[in-house]
Amino acid sequence: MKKTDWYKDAIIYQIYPRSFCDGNKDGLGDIPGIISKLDYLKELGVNCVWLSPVYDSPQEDNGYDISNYRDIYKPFGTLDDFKKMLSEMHKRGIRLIMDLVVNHTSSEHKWFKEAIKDKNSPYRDYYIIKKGRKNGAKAPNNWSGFFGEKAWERIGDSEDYYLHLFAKGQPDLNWENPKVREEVKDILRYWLDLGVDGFRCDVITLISKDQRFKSVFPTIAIAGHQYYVNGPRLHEYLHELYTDVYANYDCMTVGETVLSTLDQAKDLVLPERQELSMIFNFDHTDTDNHFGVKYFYKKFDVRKLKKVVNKWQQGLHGCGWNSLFIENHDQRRSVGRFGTDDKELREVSAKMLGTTYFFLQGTPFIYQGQEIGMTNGDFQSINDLQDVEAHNIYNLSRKVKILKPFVDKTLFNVTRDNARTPMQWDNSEFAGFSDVEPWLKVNSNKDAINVNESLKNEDSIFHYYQKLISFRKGNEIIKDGEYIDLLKHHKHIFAYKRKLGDKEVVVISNFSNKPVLNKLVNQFDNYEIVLSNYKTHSDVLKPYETRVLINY
Ligand code: ISL
Repeated sequence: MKKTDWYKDAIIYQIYPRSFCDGNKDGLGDIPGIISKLDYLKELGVNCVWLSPVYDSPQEDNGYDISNYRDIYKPFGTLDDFKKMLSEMHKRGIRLIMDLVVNHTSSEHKWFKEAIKDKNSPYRDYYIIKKGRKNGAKAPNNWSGFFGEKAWERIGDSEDYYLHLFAKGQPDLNWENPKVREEVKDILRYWLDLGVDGFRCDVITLISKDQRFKSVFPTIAIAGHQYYVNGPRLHEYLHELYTDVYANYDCMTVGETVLSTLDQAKDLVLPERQELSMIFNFDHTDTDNHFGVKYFYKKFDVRKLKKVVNKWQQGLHGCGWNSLFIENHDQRRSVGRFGTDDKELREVSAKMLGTTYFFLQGTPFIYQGQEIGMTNGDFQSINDLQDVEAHNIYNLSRKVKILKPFVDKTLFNVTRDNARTPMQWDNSEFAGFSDVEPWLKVNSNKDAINVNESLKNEDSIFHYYQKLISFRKGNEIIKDGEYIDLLKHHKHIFAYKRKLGDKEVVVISNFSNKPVLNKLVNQFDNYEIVLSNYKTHSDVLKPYETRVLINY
């Protein structure tokens, strides 16, 4: 087996299974639904799919809480359906990467059930279980989790607590225990032997905890993270997975590097360290909030975005591989975000954003619906939301009054459910996603924004994405060229050059809803415009105009 860098030429489409396509018409997306849409993905031009979790799960966090790593959640289909999907993907030249969620399991996993039932069970040490302070009256320390809750849950009325950095139903695994690591390796081999092409590794930077389990002061959002983000044995664990498993397959891994700095991330992807193939970092999605907390909204400024992009593009160039994304299942929709407009100027906005990130160095990811410019959900009440995070934060803000104004103001705009509304295939009652009421409200703009319309209209965002993909495929300048920021300080224009030898690709994007004049535009008069979201061009950049130019 020869290991290759195929992932550097991949264009990855993320499928969130419960919202993509409902094959058996029960209101929930499923694997047969995905199979029925593979020709659509082929037409778009992507050559890899990242599938959010389809494993058996009580679905407290929509599958990011796994109760059986070797089987499929029944309402999504069977293992045979999965095998069929994989083979149909491969037939079409589309690879598949699975979501690997091994920082935690579900509390319904048999390991956890055994662990809490019996203090002497060998599974007790699969989890992080500690005696509480004051004979169990207080949690072992003051850490809090990602979903607005304390990170420890008491086990019955015993003195012991288990750690859960996410929901209560997501107990953290104890990676210090070699048996846990062997279990993870077996799971990896199981799916790789079935033919999957790699893994998107959920919150992988959290797996190693500082064993002192110290409290932190003062406690701010996600208290304690300094003791488990990029923890002491993270690199050792990842290298172990690499040598024992990944080295034997032509597979790739992309690590979700929550809260990692550039230097920390570099160590994860430096090829000679043999840890991960690429990283997924979030600095750019934090450009419109304070302290990395999305509820503390901050007005977007493209200068901040340029700074972050420049830092990661230059920082990783020649060191390790990056991923490129503007949406995923945890983020609100990109159109209407990053200073753009999701109403009258939605189409030009979506094309401009797509262009700006697509030609950076790294592997582009497209989140389902992004390619037709789907917008945030139209939620009116907390009862419209399904996400455990939204409900936890909402409940917390009813108890901690200081949070209430922030949450009330931002919840509907930032909730993860914005990205999870059913995929809009056509203008029928449930948008062609299902024939019955789906698990989450369909966006009322489905008559105007749907796949059918996009396929009919040759100027649609979908057809524009096809062009982005085909221009990128096989283009060595975009793959390997250096990144040069052309206008660091301009408050509306994001312009950069990718350069390899004397060949250049230049991208100029106007992040403003107003026309903008700048002499930079004339500097490239002798370059050819190969892609743009407007048909005519002058010295003035039109609202949200984008241009891609080449000199070869
Ligand atoms: O969604 C977030 C904030 O709203 C992030 O902080 C998110 O929790 C973080 O990026 C980790 O996400 C991943 O692991 C979670 C799961 O809920 C997410 O869907 C997943 O992408 C726990 O498994």
